[in-house]
Amino acid sequence: MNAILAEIYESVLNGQMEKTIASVKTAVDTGMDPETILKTGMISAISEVGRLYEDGEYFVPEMLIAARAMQAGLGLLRPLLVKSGVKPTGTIAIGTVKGDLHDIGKNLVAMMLEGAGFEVNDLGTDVSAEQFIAAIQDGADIVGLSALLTTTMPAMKRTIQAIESAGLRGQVKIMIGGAPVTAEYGIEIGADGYAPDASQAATLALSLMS
Ligand code: B1M
Repeated sequence: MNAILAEIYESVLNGQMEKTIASVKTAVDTGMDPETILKTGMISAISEVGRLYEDGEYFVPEMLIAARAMQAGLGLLRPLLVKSGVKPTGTIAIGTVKGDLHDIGKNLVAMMLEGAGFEVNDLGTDVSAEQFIAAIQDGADIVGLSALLTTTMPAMKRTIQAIESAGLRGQVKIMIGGAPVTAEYGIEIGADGYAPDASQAATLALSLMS
């Protein structure tokens, strides 16, 4: 790993927000590919944070400040990941399901969808089935459900069931994703598609529109 990527990695790992901002800025200014900054510098660091948490070396506060540093770095990458002036491809309402507060991955997916020309209605985290239903009634072509906890995956199923009960299932495509989620789970709960990462989420959304 080169020096600046190592600096980004370390600063996310240690939850140093200002240092993350400065080092991401340096990397961007030197013309480094934003995807390399994201994957090698930041995503690998936040994954290591998860491993340290599992091993009992990090606790929730450390996870929280690492996430804050990562979000700050992502803010700088955003204009590079989101192309402007693309003709709208469709509207997507995206959110992290009820009970789940993780939003880094969902935000990344939202950015890639914007880059693919979607109008994105970001509903945030801890989103209820009723909020997703309201977004469909507002004209969303696709609903995107994100979950990072095994305990909140069932909220995906409940959301799809609620959309069906509201009589809206026929007018919307539903895609799902998040670290514990699988393609098989998507089939089981009646989603139209699953994507393992943000760039494949954009490809999936485009194919759901066609
Ligand atoms: Co939490 N957390 N966390 N956490 N956290 C995990 C998920 C965990 C795996 C850590 C661990 O034990 N190793 C574990 C879950 C275990 C499980 O369920 N099996 C866990 C836990 C246990 C918890 C708490 C319960 C801890 C506690 O309080 N005791 C608690 C729950 C709070 C709640 O939600 N109710 C909690 C809290 C938090 C923080 C708030 C401190 C913070 C989140 C801050 C934030 O998001 N603003 C946090 C963090 C940072 C993590 C880890 C370390 C990192 C998550 C992340 O941002 N990854 C995580 C460990 C890990 O993932 N290795 C962990 C980077 C991100 C780019 O990847 O989100 O997977 P990801 O998104 C990817 C893909 O999954 C996909 O594309 C994204 C980009 O490529 N994707 C989609 C995501 N959504 C998609 C939607 C799509 C398509 C693709 O279509 C719609």
